[in-house]
Amino acid sequence: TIAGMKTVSLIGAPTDVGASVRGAGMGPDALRVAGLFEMLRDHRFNVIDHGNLAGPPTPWTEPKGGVRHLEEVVAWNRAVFDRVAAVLAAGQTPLLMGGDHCLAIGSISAIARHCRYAKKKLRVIWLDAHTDVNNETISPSGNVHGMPVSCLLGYGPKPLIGWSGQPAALTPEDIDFIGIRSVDNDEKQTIRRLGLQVFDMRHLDEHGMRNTMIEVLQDVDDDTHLHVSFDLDCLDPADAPGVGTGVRGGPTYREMQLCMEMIADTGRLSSLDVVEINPALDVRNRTAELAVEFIASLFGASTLAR
Ligand code: 6HN
Ligand code: MN
Ligand code: MN
Ligand code: MN
Repeated sequence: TIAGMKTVSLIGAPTDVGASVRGAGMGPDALRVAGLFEMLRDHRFNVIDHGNLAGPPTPWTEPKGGVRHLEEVVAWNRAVFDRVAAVLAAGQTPLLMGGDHCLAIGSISAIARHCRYAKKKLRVIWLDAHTDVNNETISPSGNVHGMPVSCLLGYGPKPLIGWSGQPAALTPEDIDFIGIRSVDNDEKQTIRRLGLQVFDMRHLDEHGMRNTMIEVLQDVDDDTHLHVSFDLDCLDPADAPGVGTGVRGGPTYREMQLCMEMIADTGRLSSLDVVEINPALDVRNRTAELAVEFIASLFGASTLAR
């Protein structure tokens, strides 16, 4: 290890408990095989791979009370919460390797609690084709990977809210969504009611990634803890086929690189979720390899950086 260097802690959460398509549980190993550890080390970070967390198998039962697998979702998120909290307490940068997107509940709840104690301003960038702002009363699927944002805003199933020590881990102003192109009907009302900042594909088409990111990053300052929740289905399925809920019409490879580089330029990236990679649907690990390229850019590896 290099003294004074940022330490990135890889945390594997091998589960598809929040989804209804099987396979996202193989995401952590796909990222390892794609060379995530070595890439970060080559960019001169200290890297620790904590291995995979343990949790219950996915039961594949029907939703009860509008939620599928609630008990198991709670167990996995508890494991994620505890490990992310420990990594932050050790002064390290947590990189959660999912797993499906329900795991952002545990991850971001731990980060929000840390930020309150550390007196940091938390800002979350949600890179996704979906807004994930369903809850048990409006979700068309009952899948918790479509509900993490609601849970973090304090509107989800009871056992999944309040983990940060506050009624809500986030307020609507704390989160910006980029790449959105699939929103369920009742989610639209929630977005309007809460005034969520959704930079959808139409916005990217009209304003471009550069102007969009300038807007998203305008209030990031020295006291900001910037968290990125990166759902690989944000990308176009033509580039990233290994996802369970792909939607065509995503940002191009270059647009996404610019997004990552502009986040890196703030110097405030302090934690990261990489979720929804489904190796069972992928083509020769292409999606995990793409993820590693984008993570490199997020951590500051632009073309001319030394
Ligand atoms: N994801 N809106 C759909 C649902 O079932 O709630 C899809 C959610 C996808 C969630 O990709 O993280
Ligand atoms: Mn998602
Ligand atoms: Mn998604
Ligand atoms: Mn904003």
